[in-house]
Amino acid sequence: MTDPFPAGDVPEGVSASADVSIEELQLSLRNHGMHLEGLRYDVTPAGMHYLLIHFDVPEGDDATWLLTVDGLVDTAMALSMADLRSRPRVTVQVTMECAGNGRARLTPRPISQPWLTEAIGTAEWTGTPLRPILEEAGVQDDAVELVFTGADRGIQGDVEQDYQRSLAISDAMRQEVLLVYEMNGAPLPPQHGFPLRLVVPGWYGMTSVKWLTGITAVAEPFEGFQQTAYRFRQRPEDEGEPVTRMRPRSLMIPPGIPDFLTRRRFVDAGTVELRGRAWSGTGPIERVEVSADAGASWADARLGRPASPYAWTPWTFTWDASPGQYELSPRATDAGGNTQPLEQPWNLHGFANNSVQRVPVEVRAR
Ligand SMILES: Nc1nc2c(c(=O)[nH]1)N[C@H]1C(S)=C(S)[C@@H](COP(=O)(O)O)O[C@H]1N2
Ligand SMILES: [Mo]
Repeated sequence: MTDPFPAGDVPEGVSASADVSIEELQLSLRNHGMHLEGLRYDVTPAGMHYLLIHFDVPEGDDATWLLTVDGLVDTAMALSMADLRSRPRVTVQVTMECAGNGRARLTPRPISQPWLTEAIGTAEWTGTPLRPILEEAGVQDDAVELVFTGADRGIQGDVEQDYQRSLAISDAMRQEVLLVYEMNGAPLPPQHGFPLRLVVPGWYGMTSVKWLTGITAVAEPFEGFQQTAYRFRQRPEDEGEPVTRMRPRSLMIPPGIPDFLTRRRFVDAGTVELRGRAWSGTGPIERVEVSADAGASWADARLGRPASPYAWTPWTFTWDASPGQYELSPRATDAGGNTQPLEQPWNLHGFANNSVQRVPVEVRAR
């Protein structure tokens, strides 16, 4: 990766040091990742699914919670959880990834939640489709977006705010967009949005607003903090393109056994079955390749079938491991022709960093 600030004059919010601070450690304890061995499960156990909570987990009461639908609609609505549960019920497996996944590997390093590659999970979400509710409310012709508001409040970038994100009407009307009240067959855990959240399959996680209290149809594109923050910028003053759908990524279960502190891997020589999962928000996964020589050469993995169009695709690869030092990488390509890069182009907040996973492995003679 070429350093975008060779003179060392990095902008505010970016660190020239690879070392994370106590503040970043504090964030990463509140917002844990998925253990990569959790890639063995189709559905990630709820406690293993990654978490990203910008502010505090708000208190939610199922009995009194109300979702309001207002703004440029013919009929404003206020829906209780009982109302929402009495509507058509849908369950779907969805793979969700934080847009900041991979951020901590960038140089210089954007200062925020310091993800390596583990900001991922697949849950079985149960809820009711959003579209019929919008149709009942009657979104007016002059509305361009819907703003989704969460019950959590805090300060980011000196701006006090409710957590809010918007979607274009056409994106919000897609049949797969759900108002969700269960995760893996149980009520949503508090940290995942209890009692109600939005789930927007295929998009990076920031779109799926948790602790959802309001949906407002508006006449102008929404420019709240969490909307304008998620753009690909090189410099703070850049306008940038919005961060939307997940780029392709593949991860493997690190093989063998780890060293406690460094998590370096030790594998016995012989035939090793490598396993992993791949996903993309820009088309089904068409190909996964594996390299054992730091990306110099690649061979195709065998693909399994995803449980839903929005869930990750399992893959396996038989590796004939002889003693020595290796760097293992899987690389995914989707039907849109998008492939993971070996070196990540840099952006200011470290979004959509889908460069290939690199797993150093020492193979020992048996
Ligand atoms: N209200 C609210 N919704 C939110 C967030 C938040 O902080 N507050 N974080 C977002 C981000 S950045 C991500 S990646 C996902 C994480 O969802 P999870 O914690 O259920 O994995 O929730 C999104 N929805
Ligand atoms: Mo995120």
